[in-house]
Parts: sequence; C-alpha cells; structure tokens
Amino acid sequence: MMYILDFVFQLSDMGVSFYTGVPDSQLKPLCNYLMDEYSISDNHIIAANEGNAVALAAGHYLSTGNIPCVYLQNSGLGNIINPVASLLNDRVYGIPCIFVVGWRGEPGLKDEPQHDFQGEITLKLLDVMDIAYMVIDKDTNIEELQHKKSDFKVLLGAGKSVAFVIKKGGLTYEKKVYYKNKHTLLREQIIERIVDVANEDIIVSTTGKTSRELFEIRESKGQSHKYDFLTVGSMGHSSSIALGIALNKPNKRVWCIDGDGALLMHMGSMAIIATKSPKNYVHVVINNSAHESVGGMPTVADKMDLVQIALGCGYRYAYSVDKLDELNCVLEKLDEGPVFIEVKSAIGSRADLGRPTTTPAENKEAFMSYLKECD
Ligand SMILES: Cc1ncc(C[n+]2csc(CCOP(=O)(O)OP(=O)(O)O)c2C)c(N)n1
Repeated sequence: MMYILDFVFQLSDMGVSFYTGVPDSQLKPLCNYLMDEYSISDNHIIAANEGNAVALAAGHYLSTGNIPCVYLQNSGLGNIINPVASLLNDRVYGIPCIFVVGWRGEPGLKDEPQHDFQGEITLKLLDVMDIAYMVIDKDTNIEELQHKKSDFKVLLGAGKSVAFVIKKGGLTYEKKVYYKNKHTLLREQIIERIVDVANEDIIVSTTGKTSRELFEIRESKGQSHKYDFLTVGSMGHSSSIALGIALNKPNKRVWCIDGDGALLMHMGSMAIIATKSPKNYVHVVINNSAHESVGGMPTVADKMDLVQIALGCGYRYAYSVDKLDELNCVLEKLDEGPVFIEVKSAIGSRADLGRPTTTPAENKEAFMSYLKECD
C-alpha cells in the first residue's frame, strides 16, 4: 500500500507537474488528493474522456517539454488506444506520458460483470500499446517504485509512455474530500418519477449508480426489469443505444436516462440523435455536475447551457428543471421528440444502494423479448 504523497513525489521526480484524466473509484486517493491540492487548475484538469486527456497531455508536453500524467479507470483504456497509437507512439511523435490506471476486475477478485473481461485484458492492452507498466498493490513499497523509476525514466527519455497499474488498496489517502452542489433533488427521486410516467415505455439507463437505482426502484415497486436496458459499462453510450432502439421501435417511446459525465464523454451523439430526429425519443440528463458514482469529482456541466446545446443540435424541445414540480410539469406535457430534459440534482445516494442481482445476459434476454412485443 502506498501513501499518495509518496507516490506523487515519485511522479514529480519523473517530471510530472500536470495531471489530467477521468475519475475512478479505485483511484479515489489520487483523485481526491489532486482535487485537494490543485482543485481544477493549470495543474489538474478532469477531461471529458480518457482519449481527450491523452491529447490534452500531449499539448501540455509539446508546449512545456514536461512529462504529463493521465489517470483513468481501466474501462477507459479503449478510449486512449487511438491517441496512444497514432499520436504518442514513438513511431509517430514519440510523446512521453505517465499513465495511472485503476485496475477494476483484476483476476482473482470478484467485481461487477462489466469489469470482468476488461480486467482480464488490462495488462495485455498495455503490452499491445507498447506501454511498460508496474503493478502497485497493497504490498508494494517505495523502494520497489524507486527501482522501477530508473527504468521508466530511460523509456520516457526515448519518447515512450509508461503506466502504473493500481490494484485495489494500492494507494491510500487518509483525508476525506466532500463534494456538494446547491441542488436538492435526489437522482433516485428523479428516476422514480420517470419510471412512473414512462409506464410501459422503454428505458435505457447510464453507467454507474443510475442503473443501480433504476434496478432497485423496479424491485421496490414489484415491477419487471424487462422495460430497462442497464448500460452497466460503456460509459457515454446509453443515448446512442437508445437511438438505435428508438429508430427500430417507432411506436414506443424510448427514454435515455443519462448522467452529465456520461453525456460529456461522448457528446457528439447528441448531434446524431437530434438530426435523426426520432419522435419517440426522450433524453433526460440528470445533472449533478459530478462523477458521483466514482466519488463525486466535478464535471464542467454546471458551467454549460445544456438546453442551448440540445436546441443547437436540433432537438425539438429542450428543458432545464431543478424542482420536482417543474419536472412533473415537463413530463405531463411531453410532446413529439426528440425531447431533451436536464434535471439538476444533488450529489449523493443511499449508503445501502445495491447492485443488479440479475446478470447482463438475463437483462438482455428479457429486454429483447419485450422489444419483440413492441411493434
Ligand atoms: C470509459 C469509462 N471511464 C470511466 C469510467 C468510470 N465511471 C463509472 S461511472 C462514472 C461517473 C459517471 O458520471 P455521471 O455520468 O455524471 O453520473 P453520476 O455518477 O454522477 O450519476 C465513471 C467516471 C467508466 N465506467 N468508463
């Protein structure tokens, strides 16, 4: 187990003064330390997605000559492959970067199904990307890290990238960091309202606690899960999954319940949804301006006008609400889609929130059978 200050001291000895990435629950000690130490500033930027973080890091290197650090959950490795292979790689520009990767689904440890395969291929992906790595677990000590550092410095000097892969409990930071905003509506309340209005409509929910809460709301109401597709992985892609369904089931209303972090991650999808213009499409974004599911680190969604963006893309109607009665008002007069609804919400969730007790395969089967009935 490595104390975060010792870890970042070693990073700074390797030349790092700039951090960017996408938060991860396993990297909470690093993310919380960075928020505590730098907040969002010239030294630390939370990116929209991991690929963006790599590009931002490349720009930092090009303009300063300093080695940047990109942090991510291993789920984000797919998002970095393109800029690693075609920008950083030493057969292209040879831009060195230090990655810190949270290893969810590490072999031998029980984790959620969406982390299983990703966990198994994590080190292989780094090998394929020609990124040398060191795994840090709860037994790794500072001497081992110092030893590895000298190899890494040689690689970085040759324009190659390196990674620290952090197993569960690999890093520690004793300080608790609290994230809050000024809104009061709870995500669970918002989802429950949508479930009530949606009735037998189709719902596609985003990654993280949104899908967990939707699952538990169905359980508590004694309702079937067949109406819902839980996007347990694949952050940022719920709205496109919902689009694919809406186009093929034009007689059924399709709801996407999105998060602001997920929306930002692949925001180009909004343009495609709006220009395909399915009348049966409702896009709800629960905006807590945070990556709440992985600890509450901020997004930039409180500094954006999502309604203007939706209208600019071509959604037929767009609303922003932050109270239950306003949400009810919008839901009662739902018109032809595509409709966009931003619901501003508090950061937080129940401490005893569970996880889906059915498998993704069971979810898919029940969902597809239901969709068959929906013609
Ligand atoms: C590609 C990818 N990067 C990072 C993650 C880790 N992750 C899971 S949920 C989440 C935060 C989602 O934030 P948001 O969409 O705003 O929803 P909230 O958690 O606030 O409800 C993150 C970063 C992931 N699953 N996939």
